[in-house]
Amino acid sequence: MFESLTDKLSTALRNLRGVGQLTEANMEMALQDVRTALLSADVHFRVAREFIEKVKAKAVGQEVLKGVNPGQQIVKIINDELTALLGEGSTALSAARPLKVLMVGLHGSGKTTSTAKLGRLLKKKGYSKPFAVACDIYRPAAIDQLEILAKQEELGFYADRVSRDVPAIGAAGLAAAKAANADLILFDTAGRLQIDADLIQEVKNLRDRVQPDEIILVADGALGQEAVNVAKTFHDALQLTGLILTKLDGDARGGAALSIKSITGVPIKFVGTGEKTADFDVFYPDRLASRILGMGDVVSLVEKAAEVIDQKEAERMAETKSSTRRRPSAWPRRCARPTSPSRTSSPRCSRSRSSAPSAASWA
Ligand SMILES: Nc1nc2c(ncn2[C@@H]2O[C@H](COP(=O)(O)OP(=O)(O)OP(=O)(O)O)[C@@H](O)[C@H]2O)c(=O)[nH]1
Ligand SMILES: [Mg+2]
Repeated sequence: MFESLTDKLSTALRNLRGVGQLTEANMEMALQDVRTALLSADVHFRVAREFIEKVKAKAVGQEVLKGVNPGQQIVKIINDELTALLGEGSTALSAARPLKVLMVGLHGSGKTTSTAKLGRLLKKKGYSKPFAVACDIYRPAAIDQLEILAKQEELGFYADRVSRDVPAIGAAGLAAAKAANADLILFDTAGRLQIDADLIQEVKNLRDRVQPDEIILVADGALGQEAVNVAKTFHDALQLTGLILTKLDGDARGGAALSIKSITGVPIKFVGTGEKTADFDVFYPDRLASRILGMGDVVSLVEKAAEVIDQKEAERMAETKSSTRRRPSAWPRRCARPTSPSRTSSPRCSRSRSSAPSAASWA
């Protein structure tokens, strides 16, 4: 996925990368193409518009770094804004133990598969006893599917093939998991073809009974903006704590990944990238941004240039400080040298501290 977006973005930015001077005209043209690329990847129009505005605002007034050209610097700005759009930080799960996770979503979005995948991944990350509870009573095959996957990944498992009372099944599953000393309890729920009041009510009743620490929507990334609408509705009803975006290995154009955090405010925490239980990972916005843009070389060039500047600045500051200390004559005339080297001790000075010049200005 994302190939088409990557192609379009690199075409839009190719010309800009080489320019020695950014003019309003050439930037305008390139950003117009970036906007078109985003829209054709099914990114929400509002998200695309705000994205371009942010890039423009950052580009204007930014000093051009030595060793890179302005076009390359724009690529870096776009990379950073893409990362921010995909969602920075906040992918951590609640620290509660046992950690109770309610998996919700539409039919076929990947809830059951992702339940097993999440159990497997978190086991590798240190949870010792993940446990899966089957709360989809509508398809007997759904219970079997989860049982097989749980066995395969060596997760604890609870199901009740007789009861029709979903909250009661959840509560019994919770008790069974606690009795087994589980430190991670995953509740797999039923999906519907579309969101309806019954589905939401059932999940709400289950939520009230098991009191999950995380409510995670499993959304099909291939649905594009439709996935964003689904997420918004689920979030309004259930106050989601995170998202799992599945099927990113398919022909998804990227619209869901790029719009969902910005529109719903809910962070993507994990991504599904294939049918196998190993095809699953923690979501890293910066990695995906760099993959979408496909210009890691330019981004790291600009980062290095910025580092050199930072380094030089730090050296200059250090030099300034030490020379200030060495040269008593650098102290302002009306100030007697402070008795203590600490700058916080008040020098015997007629000036107030707030108006005292900085070390740099004394040099
Ligand atoms: N390619 C790909 N397929 C996936 C991914 N995640 C899930 N699937 C497939 O999507 C199909 C549906 O997955 P399930 O886990 O059964 O979906 P569900 O949400 O539990 O579906 P219901 O229980 O019917 O609501 C299965 O064939 C999975 O193998 C993914 O990340 N990539
Ligand atoms: Mg299922």
